[in-house]
Amino acid sequence: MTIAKETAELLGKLGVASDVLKGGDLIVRSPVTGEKIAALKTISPADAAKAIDGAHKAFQTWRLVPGPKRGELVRLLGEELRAHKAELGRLVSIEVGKIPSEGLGEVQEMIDICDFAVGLSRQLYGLTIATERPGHRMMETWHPLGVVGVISAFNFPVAVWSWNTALALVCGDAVVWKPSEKTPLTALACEAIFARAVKRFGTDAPEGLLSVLIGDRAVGEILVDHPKVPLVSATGSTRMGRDVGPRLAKRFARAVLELGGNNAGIVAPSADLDMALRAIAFGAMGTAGQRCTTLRRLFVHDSVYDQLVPRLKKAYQSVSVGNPLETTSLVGPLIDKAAFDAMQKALAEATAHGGKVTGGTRVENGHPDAYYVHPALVEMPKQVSPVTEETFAPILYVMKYSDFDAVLDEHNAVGAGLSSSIFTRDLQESERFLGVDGSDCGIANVNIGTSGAEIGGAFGGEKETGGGRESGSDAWKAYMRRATNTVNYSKALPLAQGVSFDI
Ligand code: UN1
Repeated sequence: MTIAKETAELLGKLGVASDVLKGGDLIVRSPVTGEKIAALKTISPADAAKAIDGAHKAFQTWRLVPGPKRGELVRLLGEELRAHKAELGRLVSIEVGKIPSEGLGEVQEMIDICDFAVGLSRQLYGLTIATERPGHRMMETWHPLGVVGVISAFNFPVAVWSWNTALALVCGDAVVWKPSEKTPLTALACEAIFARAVKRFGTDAPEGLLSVLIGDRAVGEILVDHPKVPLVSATGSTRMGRDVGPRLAKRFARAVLELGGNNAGIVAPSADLDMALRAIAFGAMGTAGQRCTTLRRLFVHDSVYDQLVPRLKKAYQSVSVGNPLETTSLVGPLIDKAAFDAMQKALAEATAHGGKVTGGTRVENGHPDAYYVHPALVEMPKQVSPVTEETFAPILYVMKYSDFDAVLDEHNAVGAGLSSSIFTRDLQESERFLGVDGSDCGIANVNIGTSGAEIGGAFGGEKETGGGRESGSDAWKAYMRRATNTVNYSKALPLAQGVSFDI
């Protein structure tokens, strides 16, 4: 069966009509073979604006539904995802090229955030705060915010949507989603899965609670500029964030930005090298280096460099690269030619700066439009460009260090600040790394890699990563508005700060 045919079948099982896949001008390709799998119609600017207005209407009703009841819809969404995990996971593999366990893992991440959000739907609480005025009560209340715009990237085409959507729904918001143009089919699948949950939930869910806008950058701009969208959660490149952030700021809308990462690991003298090796391999080569959290820079202490790096190189030389739908390879394709070209450019620049490259070459598989590569390990004499930039491909730059303070400085000396890790059994080093003058990233780990975070923690990073937090912990607060309420139940009117104003 061709991939196009399998895609149509999978989408059909999920409830997406096959005629949607034809006749449009947005050509969707599977990176697995490079073949065309759909030609979708894109939404017009006028229809996109209409969808946002519709979402605003839906919000006005949805916000009145009690939180725990809203949680019930997300519980049903989680059930539907459980029931369709195999199909959706496979579709992620087709559209993004992820190996099966990662395609399924992405859907599991969606199920997990639904479970989290269901619990949260009964815990959207504020504080009661001591007041200086007698006979008064001061408290804060969290109210639904409005329409949440979600702009997602190709590499986690559905999980990141679900982080935002599960929280937004229990928080009483409606969602308008602009998926990546590279991965619109998994978005249509999610839309259909969500529609099933809505149907089971019944009439208390207004129409327009979720809209999917298939289109290009211009459609994204409509979402970013629309006055009825008080929050946009955008995942993508730092370049995209530099455009989206100021546009939102201009109209005082909120931004949750999850942008580039240039994640590093440190292997200290006391590290368990077997453990480090496995973690580094998954962090750097997994998902073909196309996670925001991918390990891109590695600092190895000179006392263990010669024990670790040759083993690492061996792992790079032997890792299986190939078709994720037909083989048990650990590394699938890059998303497209542009990703391959960017990788080659970075490797050429690294070589010019004295880097010694292992791997990095193309793996031919009989499909000229599919881009498979051997992951690249590059031993660098020091941290210069291109090490300081994120290249969204499997390149791991390896550097030696000898001094712990100096390596912490090097670690933090890049624009991005998403994820980081240290491999050490030395308590002082590990605490320093996690402490105030340690890693400056939003995620800092000890003895695990940079990628593969669980949904229970807040996900996001500092500096050029954009500062947003999604997923667990108290990330939900971005999806609600906070009101401070003071109630006077006394018979007097004392003013705060001792002010008197007697008329
Ligand atoms: C992303 O790459 O945008 O921590 C998200 C991880 C995954 C999420 C990655 N749970 O690697």
